[in-house]
Amino acid sequence: MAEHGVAITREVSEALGSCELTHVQRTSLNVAAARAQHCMYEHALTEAGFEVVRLAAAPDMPDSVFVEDIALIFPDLAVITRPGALSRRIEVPAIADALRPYRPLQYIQSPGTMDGGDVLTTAGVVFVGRSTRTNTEAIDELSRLLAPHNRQVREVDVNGCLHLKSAATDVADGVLLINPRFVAPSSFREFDLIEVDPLEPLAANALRLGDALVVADAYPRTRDRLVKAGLKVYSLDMSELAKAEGGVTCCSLLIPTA
Ligand code: CIR
Repeated sequence: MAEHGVAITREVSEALGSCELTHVQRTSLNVAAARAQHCMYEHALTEAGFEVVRLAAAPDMPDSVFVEDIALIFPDLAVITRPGALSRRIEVPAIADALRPYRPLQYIQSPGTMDGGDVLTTAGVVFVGRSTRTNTEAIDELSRLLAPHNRQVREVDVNGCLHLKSAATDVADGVLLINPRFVAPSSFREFDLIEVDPLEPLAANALRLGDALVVADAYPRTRDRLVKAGLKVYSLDMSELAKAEGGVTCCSLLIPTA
């Protein structure tokens, strides 16, 4: 195991162009370019001290690269989701198999639906976005699963974007990057908040890797705000994956070394 742990990733499917889309217009998508960007993303994970374990995809899994949606990793268990999009449930078995060596598994059950992109885990609270993908039944079930592990689940409404983590991510201890038009800042009273630049509504998705952040290079104004806040920030070209409504958090499942 590398210094900081294992990062599960999954190949970009040749069918990426047929992915699910909710708030993004379908435009022509170059799978080779998406794969090249994904390789650079994996390289950033390796540089940050993670051992990358890349799973294979298949032509019937257009969204397979977005592994974050299929599981939630906690120190003492992993929760396998029941993705909100029917087309994505086929992605579940291989992710469960990949995680089984590292954590005991629990499952979100029907009628619950949940995408991992809706789950923002902070030191104190697990925030879960109620969205087109994640319903109240799944949020209640997650509360039950996490209660024995002393983790409090708090539901928040998400509007105008796909997932909670399109609207808010943690960028440092006690600090969130948010778009207040997608999620109410009052949900996060105990945090310091950095707002995205209003010209960059989709910039709130940042991946925390140790003491550094990875962001998409499409949002330079928001990046400046993060740098001014004293954070170490690396930018990646994620433009082809963004056409599939994906961001930087959704392409990995991080299993930190204990
Ligand atoms: C979907 O709609 O499910 C994919 N096209 C994009 C998923 C992105 N996942 C994420 O941000 N956690």
